Amino acid sequence: MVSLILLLPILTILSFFAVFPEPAHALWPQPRNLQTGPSTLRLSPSFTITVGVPNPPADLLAAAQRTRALLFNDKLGRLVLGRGTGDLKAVSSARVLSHLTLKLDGNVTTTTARPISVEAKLPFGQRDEGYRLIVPEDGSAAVLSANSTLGLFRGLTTFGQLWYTVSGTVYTLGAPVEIQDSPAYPYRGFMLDTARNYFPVSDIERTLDAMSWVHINTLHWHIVDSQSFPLVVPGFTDIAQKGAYSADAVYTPQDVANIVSYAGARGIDVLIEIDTPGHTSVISKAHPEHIACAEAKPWSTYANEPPAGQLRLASSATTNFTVGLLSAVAKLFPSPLFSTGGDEINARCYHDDAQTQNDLAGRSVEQALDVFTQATHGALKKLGKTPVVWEEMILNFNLTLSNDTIALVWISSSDAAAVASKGFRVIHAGSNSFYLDCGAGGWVGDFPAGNSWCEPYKTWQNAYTFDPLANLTTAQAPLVLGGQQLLWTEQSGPQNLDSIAWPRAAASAEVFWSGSGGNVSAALPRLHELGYRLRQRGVHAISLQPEWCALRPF
Ligand code: CP6
Repeated sequence: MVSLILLLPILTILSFFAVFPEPAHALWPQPRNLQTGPSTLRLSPSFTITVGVPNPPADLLAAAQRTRALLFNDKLGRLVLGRGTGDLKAVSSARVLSHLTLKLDGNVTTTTARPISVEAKLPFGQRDEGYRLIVPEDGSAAVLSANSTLGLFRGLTTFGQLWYTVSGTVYTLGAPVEIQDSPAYPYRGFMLDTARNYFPVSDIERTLDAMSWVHINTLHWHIVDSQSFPLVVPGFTDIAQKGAYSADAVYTPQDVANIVSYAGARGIDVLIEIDTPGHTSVISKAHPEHIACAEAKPWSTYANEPPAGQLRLASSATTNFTVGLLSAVAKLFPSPLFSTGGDEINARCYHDDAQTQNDLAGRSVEQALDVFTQATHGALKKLGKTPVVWEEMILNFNLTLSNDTIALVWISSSDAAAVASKGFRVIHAGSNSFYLDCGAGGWVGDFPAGNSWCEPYKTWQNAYTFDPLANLTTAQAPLVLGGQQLLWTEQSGPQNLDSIAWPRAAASAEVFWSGSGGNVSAALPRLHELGYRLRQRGVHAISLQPEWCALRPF
């Protein structure tokens, strides 16, 4: 008791003189468990990372090298909030850290570690993204350990955010650092639409880098849509030949392989979507026989945006064609998931299409959609894929879907409860929280006009305050796999990719890694730092504040 009474004033005095009263770290997403101490560590210019893993896979070795390079590249200096000139005085006495060791837990001495890219594609239940990171106060070797190389990769990206640079020297604040981390949700995505506007492979790769730095683990690639078909599909090359914006604006199988491999090495799975039966007008250029109402007028009667056109779902020839197309695409993508889309099906199109009326032979569109979907999903299942669909496939129709089907909920987040009550799993992709672009926000003639839909603008705060479990029972909660922000590109392109996505898309990354309930004001300084870091690393994230704010003494 006596000693406590003596200790308290001493601690108070100590903390008064502490040079860094601010939280020492600006990690994004926030680790689930983080403990820091009072010391400053300096990173040795000869700092090394040892991958202490048996037969280390090449992608892990490369990730360690990239991490090391970033530590000396970031040069955030004083731009980081709360890291004012006071920091400069303190660091001269800092101890030096010269080593980080990576270790796999458990008995792995006799096994060969799996590449990150393999572990990133395991089914959700088998994927292990957790890690532990210890950076001791005395500068003796830091240790990063995990059960998997995927977990080691997540830990490396966190380690890469612990550091900042003052006058050419790299420091971390708040050693000793102890982190025990693992995601709240297994699916944390980013959707990119490359059909409304084409994005070069290098833009996609830069986006994958940014995603990996905030632990996003899935690129949902909405690769084709009614306006263009940039994917060159073996056996179906005529579709891209006639349907891409130009011969250059395509993704060849080699481009796909490069993107899949680039993503995999960064712990990211590529979930490909071929939207069916709607959003397929462009296929009519090569295969007019398979598309209904491509020429019907006015387009606005037959689709939410031009050009109208949907697969003739009641035709067995079209069903076979679609099964062939989806199977060929599925073989290009090693993901355990495959999305067949299924959003915004226009009933009037099928009603007014004479051939579809003939093909229906008295059946309802719903019955034909059921046959069509069982054919496509059945073929994908044989290729080992779990189907992903937009929510309408579950909520608007009574279809026979396998119960492992995953629904993308976009119309209203409250639809998650309806999907879950039918026993299906949910990925949040809500238009009210997570849309980065204005989307098809008001078309006049053939041109996007007013933006009324995206007023108010979907701020990062809007995404950040999303509650994934709202309206769900405790029993339904495990059906929520996670969520994502989405970049539809009716009103965006490669010119503004970075600025429309970053740092905003990091908001959902934290919600689905750290769990919901984060405080916007507390998160803001960390998001500023992430923005500075992204820019330093070549991603043109926008400013969220005047630079003056970062220079402000605290
Ligand atoms: N394209 C596709 C779109 C949209 C959807 N699917 C969309 C709808 C409404 C808004 C934004 C985008 N452009 N294929 C809906 C999932 Cl506001």
